[in-house]
Amino acid sequence: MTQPVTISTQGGIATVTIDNPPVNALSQAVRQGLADAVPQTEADADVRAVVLLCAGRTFIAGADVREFGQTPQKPHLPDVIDMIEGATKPWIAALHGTALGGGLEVALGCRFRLADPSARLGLPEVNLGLIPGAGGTVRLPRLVGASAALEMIAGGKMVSADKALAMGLVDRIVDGDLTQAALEFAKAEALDKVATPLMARDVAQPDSDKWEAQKAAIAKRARGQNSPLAAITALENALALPADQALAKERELFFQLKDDPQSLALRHIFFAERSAGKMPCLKGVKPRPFDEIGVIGGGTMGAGIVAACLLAGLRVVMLERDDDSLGAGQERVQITLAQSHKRGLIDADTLMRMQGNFSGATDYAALGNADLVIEAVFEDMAVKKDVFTRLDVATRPDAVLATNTSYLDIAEIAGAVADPSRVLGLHFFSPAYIMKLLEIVHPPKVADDVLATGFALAKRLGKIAVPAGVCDGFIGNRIMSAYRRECDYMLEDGALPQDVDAAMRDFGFAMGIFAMQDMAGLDIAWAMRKRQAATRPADMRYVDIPDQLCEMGRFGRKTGAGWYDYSSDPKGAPDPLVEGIITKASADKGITRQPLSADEIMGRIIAVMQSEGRKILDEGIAQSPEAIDVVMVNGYGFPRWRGGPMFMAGME
Ligand code: T1G
Ligand code: NAD
Repeated sequence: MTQPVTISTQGGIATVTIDNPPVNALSQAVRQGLADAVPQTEADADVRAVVLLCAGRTFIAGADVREFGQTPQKPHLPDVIDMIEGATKPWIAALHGTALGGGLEVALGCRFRLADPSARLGLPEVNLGLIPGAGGTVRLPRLVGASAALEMIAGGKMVSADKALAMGLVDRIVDGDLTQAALEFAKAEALDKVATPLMARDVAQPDSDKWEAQKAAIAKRARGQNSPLAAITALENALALPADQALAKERELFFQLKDDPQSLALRHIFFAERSAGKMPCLKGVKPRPFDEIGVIGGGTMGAGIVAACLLAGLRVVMLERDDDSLGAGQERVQITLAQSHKRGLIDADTLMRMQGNFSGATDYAALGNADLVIEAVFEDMAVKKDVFTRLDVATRPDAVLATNTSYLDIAEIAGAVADPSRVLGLHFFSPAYIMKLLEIVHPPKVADDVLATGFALAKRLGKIAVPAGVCDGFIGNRIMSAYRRECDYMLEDGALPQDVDAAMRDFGFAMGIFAMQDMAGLDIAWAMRKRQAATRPADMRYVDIPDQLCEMGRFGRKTGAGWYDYSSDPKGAPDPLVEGIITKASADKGITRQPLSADEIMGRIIAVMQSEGRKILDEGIAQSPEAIDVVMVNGYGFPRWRGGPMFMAGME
């Protein structure tokens, strides 16, 4: 096996190169290579300084997370970094791509850090339920100050090269060839002003009021997660203890977190998000081009999908049924693009370019050159079939046709075109330009390269793609329908909407199921229940409480009342009228209401999610338990640090 770390020397400068695809993770072999490079360069009399850089697309992106489940092997990363920092010859880190976690910690052990303009730097360990475990919580505050260090470590977000330069995290941003610039830097400057090693520096005490406020804000944001709180503890240690003692405390905390169920869950979902979208049947299958996108419908979803495609640099034609609807749809897109610009996500030139990539039409002839068309019209089979019949005629025979339907049978929609192999489902989540999840629904007759095109589009849009088979609700909506039914049962059994929502929030959901229905609109599920009425098993327990609310015109926020009353409290207040309907429903069924604890409520919800998940796996709708967890975490608010319903069932 080729060594992942090599050394070359030229003009008195040693270059240590790491080449460990795909992200130069700090595997045992990489750590060993670095540990060997220190004495080797120290012993070479010709070497005056060392440049550390990586081949491939990025500087070290962190420890090899796959090793965490195994017994830690020497050399341990903190020891390797101590060796680098203790070398008599200065090491200069040359950063490109994403220098993250242990990678940034290695760079902090170097005397200097150079970055190319597009580099991003971060200590994202909290996102894996961890904290930096190789000196990051001790060295970083000594370089950038305690407050900036705490924000970076507890927030887990990357910073740009410019931001890193401004905060003192890097010494220089270099244009052009990074390696050449690092060599010149090593020759010209590293020799005469070797910076004091970070572990030998003092750390300034932050302003106490600001520090307390920052810690309180982080604790509030943590919402039950342990790692951000551990980050605070580690930074407090870095401020209060000598560096070597703080380092020891950091290591203790790191190992505690590594075995914490929250970290096991977060590491599970990290890898699940990368494995769930891989379909063995698509290996080596070339996707069709999708430079020209058509979107039918400029409503909530259509406008969101158009915006997502434009923000990814694609050209889009929006087609609506008439000029007024088209104008409304285009306005929705312009508002979204303007918001992205206002928030600094895109600059003025990019905004103009995107607007130039966007056109509208009411005549299907405008789709004659489209490579891929996504339908997002009313959730009505007849309307959708009519649209696909027109698309069949108006588009090229090789154009991919996708529907964004939430519940309807995609195989039936595909039946409206001559060649159903070009039809698939692309189930976006609202708002489509923000939500990462995309269910890619594969009807029986879809062609492999059409399916591969769906995954390629997902990657281009920065989405997390999960394949799903055709059934009512695919993966996510089907599981949500199941646990929404269970919550309705609990209303009849003795709970109230606010009890269920409080239990779900305490479990870690951002919002309870009843508040969520009020936000999305009760009429959507009402239409689905009416559509399913004819096929509903006669012996299936049915709760008509939501139907009663809908018959009263209580669709939720959009009508000022639903499960909750929004007339006096915009957040929604429990409504005695709803409680009366609920208690009457229990009485009508002869049910003696019993109060339900939060644990009982969540126990029933999780059990139903897992039971429906098992059916989805048995039916082949989802290809793995990981796929179900990825959908529930990224589309339905399941708390990430619990890993997902199937992870909780021990199915991973
Ligand atoms: N360990 C192992 N594999 C990793 C990895 C890692 N740290 N990072 C990525 N991969 C794999 C990933 O599973 C995928 O594999 C491939 O690389 C491409 O990744 C000691 C303890 C770097 C921004 O948390 O954020 O350091 O599917 O699809 O979209 O204190 O990967 O191809 O087989 O995501 O271009 C801290 C995690 C670790 C960074 C690239 N570091 N990685 O994104 O590609 S803990 C992180 C990412 C640590 C120290 C602590 C992203 C990326 P496969 P990808 P990408
Ligand atoms: P919407 O009512 O907001 O928008 C539908 C749009 O389709 C309207 O602008 C309408 O003018 C247009 N339209 C109707 N018939 C048309 C035709 N024949 N040709 C061209 N345009 C036509 O609906 P929405 O919320 O955007 O939902 C659209 C689709 O996306 C539905 O199938 C829905 O189930 C699905 N979906 C919705 C959500 C959500 O949260 N809203 C999430 C995922 C999927």
